[in-house]
Amino acid sequence: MSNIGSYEERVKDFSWEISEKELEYKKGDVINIGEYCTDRVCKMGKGDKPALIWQGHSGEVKTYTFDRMRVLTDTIAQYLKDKKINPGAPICLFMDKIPELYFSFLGILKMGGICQPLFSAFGAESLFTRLEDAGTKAIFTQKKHVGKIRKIIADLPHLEHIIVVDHDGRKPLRERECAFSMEKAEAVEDFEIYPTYAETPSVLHYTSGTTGKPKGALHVHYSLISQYITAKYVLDLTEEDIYWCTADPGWVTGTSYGIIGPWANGVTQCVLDAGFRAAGWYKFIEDHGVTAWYSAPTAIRSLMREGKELVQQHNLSTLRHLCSVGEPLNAEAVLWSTEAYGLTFHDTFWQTETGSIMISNYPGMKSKPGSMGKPFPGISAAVLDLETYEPKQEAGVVGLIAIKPGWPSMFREYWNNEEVYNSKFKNGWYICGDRASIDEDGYFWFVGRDDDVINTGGHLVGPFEIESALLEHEAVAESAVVGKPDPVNMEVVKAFIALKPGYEPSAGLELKIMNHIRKKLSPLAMPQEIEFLDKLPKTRSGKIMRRLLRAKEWGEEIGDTSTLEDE
Ligand code: 6R9
Repeated sequence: MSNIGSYEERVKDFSWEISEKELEYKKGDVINIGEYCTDRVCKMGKGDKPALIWQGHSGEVKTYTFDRMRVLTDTIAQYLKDKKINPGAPICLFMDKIPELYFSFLGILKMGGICQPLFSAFGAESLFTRLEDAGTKAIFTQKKHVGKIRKIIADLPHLEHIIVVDHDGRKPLRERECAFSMEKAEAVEDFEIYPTYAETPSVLHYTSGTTGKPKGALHVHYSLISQYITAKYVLDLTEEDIYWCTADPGWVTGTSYGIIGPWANGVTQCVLDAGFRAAGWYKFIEDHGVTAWYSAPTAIRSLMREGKELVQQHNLSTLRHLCSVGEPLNAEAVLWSTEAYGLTFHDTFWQTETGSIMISNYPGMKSKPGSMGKPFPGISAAVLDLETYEPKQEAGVVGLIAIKPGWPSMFREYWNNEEVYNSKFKNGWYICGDRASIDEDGYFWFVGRDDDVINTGGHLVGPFEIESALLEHEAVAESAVVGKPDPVNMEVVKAFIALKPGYEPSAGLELKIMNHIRKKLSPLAMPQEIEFLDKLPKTRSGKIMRRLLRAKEWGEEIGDTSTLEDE
């Protein structure tokens, strides 16, 4: 018997009014990601199989079976329901990679909430922007991060519940805060899962753009179909695998392939809640017998730096399939991994908006080092002419990467931002915002982004957010932020700043400004370098010429500067 019963039966004891919008979702069958990843797997007889092998930064290990995960996610779902948090409410996850993060994700989906995962490294301002935009109703957090929420809570009237998962009773809780321990709470065995439909919203992932606030890409429960199938056929996950996705669930890779894809397939996965250390990573693979590994080029480049000798000091013989995502995977990294591990990293290309892998080197096809591979079967991808948005027919010509809408995990909207959502579709195609070419065999070759968004270590950082935060510093008159080449992170943030009268450039001031950004936004957004200029280059209409500053950093042709102010 499924835990999802008839719609009418299930909704009767929720306190909310059924909105017209919800009736729109009520098409087709009930499908719930939380149920699919837990109860369904148990019903298939895999309740005793480990679902999560978790390791903390001090080396402690906890293992949870699928059945234990089913109970814990039910317990969390019941807790939210008892708090009278309605289905359809955005609920944020603001935690390190602790087991509570993974189980709250599924618990929220089981009670019909919309899950909004955010990096716990975010500072108060980055957090505020995203909670305010989403109108978030509740937030799961740890006591170490509660201070950041306290700073902004006065301006977030809709944030009703701050759920602290590790409160030890030592310091008093404040208004709207509550303590909840999933392990100590009375276990709930048979939560009646909310009957979400294919089109019911599930996950809200914030992603950065060139201008304006970060945009919330909204996904639906139907995304499961794409995530399930690509986890199976691109990541090549099977019954026997021990899988490790190194991504944090604040990033879409950490949810689509760090939660949904593997668990929907009933696969055991490992999580390491510790910072990057090459030796620590190898030991983790060795200790847990990792077989399938999904990581990012920045990590691979960091591992390359540590050399092959370190690899030889560990027994990595369990590894059998490696994939990469987030940035271009250089041919050099592919060749190095072949020599170091005897295995090739398979590149995969996709986005927060696409929800699942679109273009990749999947098993069974010949991979070409340096290429992103081919569209996943069922996905129709092309490169379009920059002006006409017509697919390029000739091989080797650069155009915009575009995908024909209609795959299950496509985002359904940018939260409260229909205009920007609509602007992403041209001539019947979804435009990714990247450029590539296609060779005569149909392989895609990545060229670069089509906008000013900075990709630092696989994380997209919008220049606008950093520039705005820089302007809040007392010494800053004007600022422009661009990506600068970096051997490990591909790009890092570089800021150009014109100071206010009375301030002089100095190393001390540079450091103060860097720290201002690190605290306000996040370590990723912190400029690694600041260059002080008397004034910033601008167009005649007063727009800062980021393109020009960027070109200088990359040693590229500056191009057309006819609109420059001083010309
Ligand atoms: C999953 C994810 C999406 C942007 C994307 C592109 C870059 C991702 C890539 C890649 C070259 C790859 N990107 N995979 N660039 N080769 N294999 O990364 O989502 O954070 O939304 O970033 O990342 O620029 O448009 P998201």
